[in-house]
Amino acid sequence: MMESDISLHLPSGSSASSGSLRAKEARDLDDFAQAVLAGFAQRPRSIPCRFFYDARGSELFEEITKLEEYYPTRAETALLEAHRAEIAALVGPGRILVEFGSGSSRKTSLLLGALGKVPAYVPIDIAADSLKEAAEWLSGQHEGLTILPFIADFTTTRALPPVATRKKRLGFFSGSTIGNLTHEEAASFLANAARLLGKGSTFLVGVDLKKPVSILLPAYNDGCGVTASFNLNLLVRINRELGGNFDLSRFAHDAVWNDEAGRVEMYLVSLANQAVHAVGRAFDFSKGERIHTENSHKYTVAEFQTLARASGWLPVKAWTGPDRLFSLHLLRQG
Ligand code: AVI
Repeated sequence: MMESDISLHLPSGSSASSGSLRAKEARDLDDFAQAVLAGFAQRPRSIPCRFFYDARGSELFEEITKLEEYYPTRAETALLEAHRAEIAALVGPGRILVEFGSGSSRKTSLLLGALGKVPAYVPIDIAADSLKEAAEWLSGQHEGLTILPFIADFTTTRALPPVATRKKRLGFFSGSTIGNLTHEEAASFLANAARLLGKGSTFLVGVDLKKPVSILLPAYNDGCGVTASFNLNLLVRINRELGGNFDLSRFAHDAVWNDEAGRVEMYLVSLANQAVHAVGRAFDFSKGERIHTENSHKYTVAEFQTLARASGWLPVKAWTGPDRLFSLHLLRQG
């Protein structure tokens, strides 16, 4: 890999000193503890899916993307490969590429290759480590690329680093991560992205399509049990970080299709009546009780375009491929 000096940018008002990074770790731990306490106080109990991605969870997700049953990563990459030249032509030259999240280096690389010379690439992610890793890999792939990694929560951040505002921007949000948000959250994310990317911007969004349950469910309940380990890793994380004593053999992974809500839902199911300690409290779980851990919404092309229009974007074009497994949407600001 080529030597690179990629310094991380933080929202104005914050600093990247080791003291402030330690303070951030303490805030993250507190955030996790608060979320578990709040989620366990509800019925059904829940844990927000953003906590899947500790180091082990990120590794397991990487493994999921390579599974035979998990089609989204392959299908989206194939769409990008097939249509990148047309996408680049529709977007036009000279745009700063702003990526929401940094976990999709291969897809980003395909897009960067098609766009030609971009003034800068700005990946936004809350996880400094994955941001740095992805930025280093991409700088090895694209010589001379200016990378401005930005540590921020892309669902809420209000401003880009000033250098990223000098030229028009193309946003990129891949992997159907938008499906992990509720419809209200997705609408508010799209509206915030419209403000952040600014007038005249374009936005490329990857969205998983509705399809038969016989294809959907195995993608979230694979034969090798990788998704089960990914889901159960939440309990491993509670045990390690929040002083929990969950017995992993007494919980099981489950994934169901909720037709009314148009989403796959993941749960951890208690296999016995049991008492568990975590965050200094005791929690009783009854046999069969479910902890809700993730929603993965699926959209038809028309449903997603309606959501985009309601959030300040105009659909330019959508690509779905002959298998209709996944969709790529190009949007522009009205
Ligand atoms: C990251 N996200 C889009 C994945 C999905 O398909 O909803 C997370 C995932 N959960 C289970 N498998 C993959």
